[in-house]
Amino acid sequence: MSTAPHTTHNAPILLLADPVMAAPIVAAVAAQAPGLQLLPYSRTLDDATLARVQVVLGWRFPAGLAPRLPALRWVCSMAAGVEKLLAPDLPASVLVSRVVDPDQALGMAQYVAAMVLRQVRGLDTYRQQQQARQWVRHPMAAARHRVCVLGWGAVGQACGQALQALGLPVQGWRRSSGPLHDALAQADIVVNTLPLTPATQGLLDAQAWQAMPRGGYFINVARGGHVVEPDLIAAVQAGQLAGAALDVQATEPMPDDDPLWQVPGITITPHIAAQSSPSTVASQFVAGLQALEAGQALPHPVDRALGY
Ligand code: OXD
Repeated sequence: MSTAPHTTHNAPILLLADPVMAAPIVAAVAAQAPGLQLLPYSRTLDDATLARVQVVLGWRFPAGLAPRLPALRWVCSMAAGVEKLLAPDLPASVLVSRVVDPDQALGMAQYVAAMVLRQVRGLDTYRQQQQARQWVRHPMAAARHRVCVLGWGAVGQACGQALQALGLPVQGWRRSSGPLHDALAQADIVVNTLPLTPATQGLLDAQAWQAMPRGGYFINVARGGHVVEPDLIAAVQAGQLAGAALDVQATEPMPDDDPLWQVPGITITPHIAAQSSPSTVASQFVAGLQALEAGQALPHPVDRALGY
């Protein structure tokens, strides 16, 4: 595509990049479609400019922005999880779709496998031993820990396949599979890849940790909102869980005084498990725009009632 599609009439395409960097996305779209110009959002944009926006490419809506976009037709999510774009004040007529980067699922699977192996092979212990110059072997058979992957979409399945290939028995769980606590009771390690919806918000609470066998481990690559964080901290401090690896937290970026920073056994990473590549975002966005302009179905549509 070398020119702006006709029905957008050179209307600005609003880029809501935060929390990822805008420049690589702007450059990737310009490289693939030189006629398209993305307008990175800033709080100083005036109402006349916003009133011309028909298309948003983004991660999350700043509060109160949706009603200032009366011409909006399509929201394309750069993130796999779309909950922060499904603003309550987004009109029902606006189409929502998302980018699906196969490499993102692979990146998630690599992160999850790294965290699982680090835990089950006791690598933190050997790191501490090295710091103390202790050459001590602990008996350890090959790991056969039972893993339950919550959410069995593209990301959940990629994680499950990677762990199975490493010899760990994996059970995928989705809401239609049966009671969550029955699945948790069979799991030494729980990996969360669920979409965040009203039905899954706060799903992982004190009762959930209690349902797991004592000494289990939790890995979250989905959203902090699934977890009742004070309950998780209490479960780790009580030894009900051996620990957790959290790539996502309820408040991002985490403030200095977030209690999660301080809990021995909890590993924090700053939402880096996987990110869609700018070139994939650009090519899928441009293809989506062409479909929109041609009146065709958008690739990877989001069911707004389901929230994914
Ligand atoms: C996503 C994410 O939803 O990176 O894509 O968290």
